[in-house]
Amino acid sequence: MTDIARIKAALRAQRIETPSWAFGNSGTRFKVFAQEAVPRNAYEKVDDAATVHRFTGIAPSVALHIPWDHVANYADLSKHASDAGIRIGAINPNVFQEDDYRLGSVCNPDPNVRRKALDHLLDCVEIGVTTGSTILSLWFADGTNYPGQDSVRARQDRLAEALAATYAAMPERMRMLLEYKLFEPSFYTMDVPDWGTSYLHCLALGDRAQVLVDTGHHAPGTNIEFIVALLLRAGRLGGFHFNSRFYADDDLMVGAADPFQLFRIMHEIVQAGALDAAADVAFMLDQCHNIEPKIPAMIRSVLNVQEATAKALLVDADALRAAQQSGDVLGANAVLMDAFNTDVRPILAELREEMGIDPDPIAAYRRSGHHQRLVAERQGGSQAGWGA
Ligand code: RM4
Ligand code: MN
Ligand code: MN
Repeated sequence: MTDIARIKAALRAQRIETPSWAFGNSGTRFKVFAQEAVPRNAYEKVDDAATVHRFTGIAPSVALHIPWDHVANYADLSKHASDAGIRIGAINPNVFQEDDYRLGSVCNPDPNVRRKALDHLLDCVEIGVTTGSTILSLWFADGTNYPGQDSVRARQDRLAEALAATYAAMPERMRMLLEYKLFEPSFYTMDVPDWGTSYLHCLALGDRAQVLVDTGHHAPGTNIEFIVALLLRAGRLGGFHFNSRFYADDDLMVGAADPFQLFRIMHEIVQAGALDAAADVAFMLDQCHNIEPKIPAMIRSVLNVQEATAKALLVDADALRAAQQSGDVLGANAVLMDAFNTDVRPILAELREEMGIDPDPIAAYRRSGHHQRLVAERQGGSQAGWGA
C-alpha cells in the first residue's frame, strides 16, 4: 500500500461519536439562547446526529444523556437510529441536576441519595443493554466547596462502592468509562478531579473500566498528550470527550482554540496504533453550541478531528524514529511540524469523493436546504435544552 492509500484507509475507518445534548439549546449560567429548528426530543436529536453522519461519513453513532434523552421505549429509539443510518453510542447517566444531589450523588453523605444515584446508574446499564450500547460513560459533579465540609476519604469509599456495584451489573461487552474534571461545579474538591483518581478506581474495578479524557477538564497548560500516552501504555484509555477551551470547561468546537494540541493528541494515538478499531478508544465529542448553528458546528467539529488525524497520519514515523535515536532534537521536531503544517484539505476532499459524499460537507449542508426544512418542520412543542 502506498502511504496515501494507508492514510486514506485509516481515515475511512475512523469513527467519531456526536453527543445528543449538543443538538439541544444550551448556554452559560447567564443565558441560554434558543435557536431555530432545535430538536424537541431524543428522536429528533438522533435525526440531527444522522444528518451529521450523512455529510461527514464518519460519525455513525450518537451518545445519549439520561434523563435528558428519556424515552418510553429505548428499543424503539434504537430502531429509529438504525433506520436513520446510525446507532446509539455511549450512555451518559445524569446524576447532577436534581435537588437531592446538592451534596453529591454517589458520594453523598446520605445513603438514601446514594441509593437513588446508584439506581439511576443501574437503569442506565439496562438502557445500554436495550440500545445495544457498549459504553457506560460516567461523570460525577460530586465534590465539596469548603474545607471540612465532608470527609475526602469517606467520599472515595462511597464512590468505590457505587462503581463496583455498577460494574458488577454490566454485561461482558460493556465498558465503563470514568471521566475526571478538575473543578466545577464543586470548587474545593471534586471527587474525581484528575486522571490518576480515575485510573485508581478503574484499576480496582477491572479491565473493562477505563479512563475518559475530556479535553476541557484540565488546568490551563496541562500536557494532555502526555496523559494520553501514559493511559494508552497502561491499556486504560477508554476514550475522549473532545472539545476545545480557552479558559475552563468552555465546550467549544474541538480544534477551534488549539488545533496544534489536537494534532499532538492524535499523534500519540497514531504512534500507539490506537486509531485502530481493535484498540477500542472511543472518539466522542462533548460540546455545546451556544451561539452558533448546531448541525453545521457539529459537522465542523467532526472535520476538525479528521484533519488533525490526517496530519498525525502524515508524520513520517521512520524519519522521526531516526531523528529521535540520533538525538537530532531539531530534526525530530521538524518531522512533526512538517506534518502539522501540511494542508490536508485536498486529500480529505479526494477521500470524501471516494466515499460518495460531498468534498465540502459544510457547503453541501448549506446548499441542501436541510436547515430551512427543519425550521418549517419543527414548529411548536418545546425545544430540548438546559432551560433558559
Ligand atoms: C460535564 C462533563 C460531562 C457532560 C456534562 C454535560 O462537564 O463534561 O461529560 O456530560 O458536562
Ligand atoms: Mn465530558
Ligand atoms: Mn465538561
